[in-house]
Amino acid sequence: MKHFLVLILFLSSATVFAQDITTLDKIGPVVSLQRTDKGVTLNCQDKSQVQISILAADLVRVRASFTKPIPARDHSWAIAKDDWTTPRWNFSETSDLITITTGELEVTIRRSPLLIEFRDAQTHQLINADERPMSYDASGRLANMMFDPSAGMFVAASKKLGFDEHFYGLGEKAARLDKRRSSFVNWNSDTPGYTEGKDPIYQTIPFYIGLQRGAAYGIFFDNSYRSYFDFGKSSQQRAWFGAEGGELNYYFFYGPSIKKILGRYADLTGHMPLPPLWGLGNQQSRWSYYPDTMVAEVVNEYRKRDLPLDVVHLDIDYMNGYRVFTFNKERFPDPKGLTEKLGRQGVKVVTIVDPGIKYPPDKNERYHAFDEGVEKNFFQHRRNGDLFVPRVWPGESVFVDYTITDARRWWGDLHRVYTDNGIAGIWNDMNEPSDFVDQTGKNQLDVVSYDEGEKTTHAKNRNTFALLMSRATYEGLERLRPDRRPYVITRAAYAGIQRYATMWTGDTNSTWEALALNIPMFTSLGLSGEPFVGSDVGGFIGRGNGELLVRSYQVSFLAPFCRNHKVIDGYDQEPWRFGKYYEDIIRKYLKLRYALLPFLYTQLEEAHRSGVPLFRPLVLNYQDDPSTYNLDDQFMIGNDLLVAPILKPDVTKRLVYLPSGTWYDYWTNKKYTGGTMINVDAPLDVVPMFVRGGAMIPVGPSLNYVGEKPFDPITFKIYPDNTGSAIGTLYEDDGLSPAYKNGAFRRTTFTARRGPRGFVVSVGKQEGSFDPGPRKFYFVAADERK
Ligand code: MIG
Repeated sequence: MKHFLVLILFLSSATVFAQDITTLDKIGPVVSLQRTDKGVTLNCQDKSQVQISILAADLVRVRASFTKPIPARDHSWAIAKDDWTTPRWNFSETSDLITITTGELEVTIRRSPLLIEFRDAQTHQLINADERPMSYDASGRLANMMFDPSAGMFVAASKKLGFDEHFYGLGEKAARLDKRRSSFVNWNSDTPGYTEGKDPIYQTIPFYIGLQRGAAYGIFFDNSYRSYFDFGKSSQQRAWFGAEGGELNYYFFYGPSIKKILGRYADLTGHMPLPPLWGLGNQQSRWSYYPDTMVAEVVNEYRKRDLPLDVVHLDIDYMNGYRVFTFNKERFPDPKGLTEKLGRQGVKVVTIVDPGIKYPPDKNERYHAFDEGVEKNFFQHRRNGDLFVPRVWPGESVFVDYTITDARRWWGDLHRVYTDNGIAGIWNDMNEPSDFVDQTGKNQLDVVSYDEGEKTTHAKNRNTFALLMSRATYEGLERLRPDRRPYVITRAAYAGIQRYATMWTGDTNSTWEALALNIPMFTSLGLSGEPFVGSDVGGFIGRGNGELLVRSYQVSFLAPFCRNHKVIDGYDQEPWRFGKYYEDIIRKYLKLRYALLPFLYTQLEEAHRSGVPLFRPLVLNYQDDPSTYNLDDQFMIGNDLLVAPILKPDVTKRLVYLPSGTWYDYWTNKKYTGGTMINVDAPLDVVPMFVRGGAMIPVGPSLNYVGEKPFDPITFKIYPDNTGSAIGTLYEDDGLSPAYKNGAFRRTTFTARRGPRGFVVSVGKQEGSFDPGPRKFYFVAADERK
């Protein structure tokens, strides 16, 4: 009996990733084609159709429909832009080949078998090539492995794997930076205490970047079904991706620079709007601070101890019996009074909002969120018409069908109770959506969503649930407070999430292994269009110690989202909990974060505008340097700051790779020539940090919270390159309103040149209509002799 059980377990875990795509049916050869405004439509022998559309010189869409024509409906929740102006392109054909060229890309389609290749239009260098024709599972060979047989066919594309090809992106994965020789599944999942290798976890971003010989391309497989990516794990011949349903629909981006790909990806799926500047401030949370007097105590402690703080979070216990859009009357009798009181101390309050609405509410109780949702028919149903009743924190609950436009609007408007009480931002948790009945989604398979009239099932809608919930929240806050930038934090996501929410990496462990994962995870998210990332500082589950907490701050003090958070039964973890020795070091890093806010905000705005994240892997800045290709225990902020944290206990020294160029130790100004590994000291109070020669870093005054006083004076630290010059940028705006979208910002460029009598600094062009008022600029040269 025992043996029998073991065998079953073994088989089922082995099937998790046993899709052998070589058994799939291949799309038929091309028999005819139509030219369209944007490209070509290919008609295949097996009645399949393939549409190749040119959106930009470096962006081509491939859309295939197997054994039937391309469907008329063409919709994706991820896409932000579909009005591309087709660039000039050329078409040519021979009996074997069809060729489409833009100024940057050459797409060659072999007719039989149907194989697509992408080349650099200038050099004709091969960038990416089909390893086999696009495939589908007509006979249901993979059906027994499919999650939901009603989802449709398994579809897949397979690319030749380069001998030295590296893979990046794929959003939030508990994995290393370079995804080569690994495989992944996307199926948004509540995975508390995940460790490296756990897959899937919370988010689905089916976008990756391939890099070979310094040239990068990107592929966005816009398919929200359970999807698979295999970068040379099951076979060293191929990198393939596929999904358990939906269309084989992907976008091909050509760089060759990774930065350019990220810009295009942001154009396609949306640029991150700027969050309020206080969103970059330090944040404190735990599950849960209550009653209100404890919240006030935490804030008082921060102020008393001279630790900067901008935000405190209220976790699920602020509610009345976990009913979203309510406050517990005993614990929080006067939420408005609380937010006003904390507001006078410069601290904002963010509340958690989960998707589960309590069902049924208690007898004779009127619970408006439930009553209205039922009346308007906004809740999810099973195919047989029954309300879908998952179990989450309130017990039996219902979920909103966020694919309904009016339901999103209604959900957004429900947030009035928060904005009226002075709540500054919303934290969306549990939106995989998590269901205590069954975390795999099996209990939800027959849940039907409206989906613009198409009435699709969970197999398609699970991975986009959080995207639409965050969208409803964001748009609600926009309507409720039109003069304020919304601030929304999400756990789960699909591609496009950056338009609505910032993220954190969920329920991590308070371990050194989990801390080490911060860097590959933050940087991979940045390479997947999500620049605003962070992780529970100190780790969420389990008991850490002062050393781990300090080292954790030495990573997160430069992460966009910097929040200490702890599980309900975890040992207290606020900065002072392990004694003065550790607290003093944490204070130093929090103060440094606030001093660097002018720099961080400038970098954040660049991420908004260009799609290039601020928290970067070195490969993003040095893609021609193979030494960076799998370097994921150091990171950069923008182009200029390089940080190499200590990620192990009892370690006070480490090797640091400095790419070629001039570098300065941030603490001592000691000068290094890069292109090599150096060995540096890192006692507990020091995180090795280097500034790129050629940079000017704007540093502001010491602050207890954002807005306490203006960024005045701003001191530019000049780090000359080997020609004696440096360039710096400063971005300023009101930090709060959406006016920056209409040009109300000021971007100033500064240059410095070493002259015979010191540095000559010039203020370059100023962009934007915002008037920051008078402020002093100081310029200080890094003195390499010190
Ligand atoms: O089932 O709201 O990731 O940050 O403290 C756990 C309670 C639900 C999970 C979140 C965590 C939060 C916790 N939540």
